[in-house]
Amino acid sequence: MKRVLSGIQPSGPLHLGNYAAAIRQFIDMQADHEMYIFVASYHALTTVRDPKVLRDNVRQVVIDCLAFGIDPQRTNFYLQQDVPKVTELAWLLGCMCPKHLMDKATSFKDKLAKGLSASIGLYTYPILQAADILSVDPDVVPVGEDQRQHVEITRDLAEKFNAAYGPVFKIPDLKIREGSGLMPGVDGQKMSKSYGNAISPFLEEKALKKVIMKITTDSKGVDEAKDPETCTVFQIFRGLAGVNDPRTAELAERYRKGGMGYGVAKQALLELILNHFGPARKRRVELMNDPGYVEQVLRQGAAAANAKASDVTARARKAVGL
Ligand code: AQP
Repeated sequence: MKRVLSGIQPSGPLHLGNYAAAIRQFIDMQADHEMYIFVASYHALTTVRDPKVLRDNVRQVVIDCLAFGIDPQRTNFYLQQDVPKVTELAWLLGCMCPKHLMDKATSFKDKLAKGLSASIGLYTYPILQAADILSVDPDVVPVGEDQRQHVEITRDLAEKFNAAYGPVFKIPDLKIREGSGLMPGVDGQKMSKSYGNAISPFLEEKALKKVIMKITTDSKGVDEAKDPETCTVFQIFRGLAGVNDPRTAELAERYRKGGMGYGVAKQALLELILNHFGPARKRRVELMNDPGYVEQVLRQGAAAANAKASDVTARARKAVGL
């Protein structure tokens, strides 16, 4: 059985982009893969400075993931902070990492452009991410398009390490869900937890409607024909429903024909979200009321991840001469 690893940052409530590109892949893969999914709490320190906010975000992301359908019977689900060996592994990998590999990371540049502070943690975050990945010897790393470069950096670093010290790390494959590009947020930029443009499917219905109605569109009138490909509402709808879903084709047709205002398309998106996430929204309320269960899930996941990380780190330490 192939082993899978991926992570999610607790930098804010999970959104439709996280779900459509990443979490849905994890749920599909649970049936026939050995799964390791973690909440990247060390990574979130690069953007979250308030301890209470960090704790709340971690708790919320854990509950959201379980509500979406990450099944602890099939997935080792854990917090990064409960597997401290990854920080040791990050140091060993960092000592092999040429500076130019970090200089070319586009996510760092994007975050600076958005006004985040250029901390060393943010700059070297792909090294810690490489350690997270390599710590469980996975075969496959499923991620969204924006994480492609980071997984490539992981492969690169592991290859450099192996070339210097022998075959310590397994080189994992990258997996991007077919047809899932980057999902735009309400302002048309990449939907992101920390950019204030995200749509969380767990918002109260009224608040959800308010966010959806804020999605930016052009000013075409009801009767005019519209291009779905350039419309953020349509792109979000397609990202969630799926490229080959008949509802996507039907909505595209209504755009092209004219006679449908953007308000109607937004209402269709609201209904799609409420339908798709109905069971998850119910499950989330149950999970919020069962902290004991959530803690036990995380403990069990961390035990499995620690066992793997200890083996891999011992291999790496021995190889470098420690
Ligand atoms: N807009 C998006 N479209 C498609 N996939 C996305 N992902 C994130 N945003 C989009 C994918 O979701 C997974 C979890 O992401 P992450 O939490 O590890 O970090 P991220 O990519 O940095 O996500 P955000 O929401 O943009 O968070 P912040 O604001 O903290 O940077 C990943 O597989 C990612 O590809």
